[in-house]
Amino acid sequence: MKKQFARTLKNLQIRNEVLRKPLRLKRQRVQSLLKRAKKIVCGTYQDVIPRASITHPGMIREQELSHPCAPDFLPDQSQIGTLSGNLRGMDVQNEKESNDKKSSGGGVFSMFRGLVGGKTLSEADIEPVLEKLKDHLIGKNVASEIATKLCQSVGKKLEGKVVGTFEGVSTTVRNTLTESLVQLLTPKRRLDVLRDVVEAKTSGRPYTMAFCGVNGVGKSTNLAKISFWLIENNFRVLIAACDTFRAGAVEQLRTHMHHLNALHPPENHKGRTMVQLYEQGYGKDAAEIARHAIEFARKNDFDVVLIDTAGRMQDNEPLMRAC
Ligand SMILES: Nc1nc2c(ncn2[C@@H]2O[C@H](COP(=O)(O)OP(=O)(O)OP(=O)(O)O)[C@@H](O)[C@H]2O)c(=O)[nH]1
Ligand SMILES: [Mg+2]
Repeated sequence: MKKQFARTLKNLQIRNEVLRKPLRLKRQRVQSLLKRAKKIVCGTYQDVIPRASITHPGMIREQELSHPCAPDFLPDQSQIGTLSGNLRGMDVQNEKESNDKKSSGGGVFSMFRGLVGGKTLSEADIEPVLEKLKDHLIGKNVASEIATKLCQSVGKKLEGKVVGTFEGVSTTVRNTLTESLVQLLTPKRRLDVLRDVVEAKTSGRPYTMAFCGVNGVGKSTNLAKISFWLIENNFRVLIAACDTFRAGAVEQLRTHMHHLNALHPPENHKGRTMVQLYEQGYGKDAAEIARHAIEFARKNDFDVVLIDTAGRMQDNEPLMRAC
């Protein structure tokens, strides 16, 4: 009986030891975490950890409302003052070298392998190849009207051209396609946003720019980037939240506004808030909001109105017209 009791006691001691080990480990981990937390509160990590990660989310919201600059955003001073100036030129880079390298490969140009070198290209030679090119472009989501126009333009330029070798054909077609694309995408009038903004300002109206495109293509992000560039050039920007459809679209713009104001605080601009958001929530008529925003900008001395819109396909004419 005594022996049995002693054995049970020993077993119990061993089990306790095993049980105590992880407990001890857990305690050590908790202590180390507490130490780290203490350091964070004391400010040791404040420079490297964004403040949002150590602040209660509810507090951020409150502070946001009372201050135009988001407290969770630490502006990178090196970015400021680097973007003043003019738009870069629109010269098309000469990619002949890389084109020549690629011309022997597959892809869209492999369909021109069917054309025989060393002869003058006729309509009959080109037509089937252009049909294939058109199908390829449509398959890549190019609107069918654009694809047809592009192929027509390539066809016209190719007709009557004399090609030497087989490789020469694909290079010729590639160059012709590039030429046609550049022609199609080159604006009919000179594009100089800064000059246009100044012109609009002198005639007492804000310069307006709408961002349209397919969902997720980067409209709102690029709107924020262009806002930054305009502020760098000392223009006041009003962002019109006309994407009243996608959840979070307005909040996304509000965050951009906070960050932009943190980078360019009013004290650096004679007390003027450089960017503001004009919003009327969700589900409203976007065109109406844009109209009110422009009116608001005119009355409140904003130089530029940037209109964010909900994503839409470029070939959806009614939706494109709506924006
Ligand atoms: N790498 C990279 N990502 C980008 C760029 N522009 C936008 N994005 C990312 O693409 C995603 C969508 O960007 P948004 O600006 O919200 O696109 P949007 O066109 O406004 O989208 P919708 O409002 O939903 O139609 C985001 O995750 C962006 O961070 C860019 O120039 N480069
Ligand atoms: Mg957007």
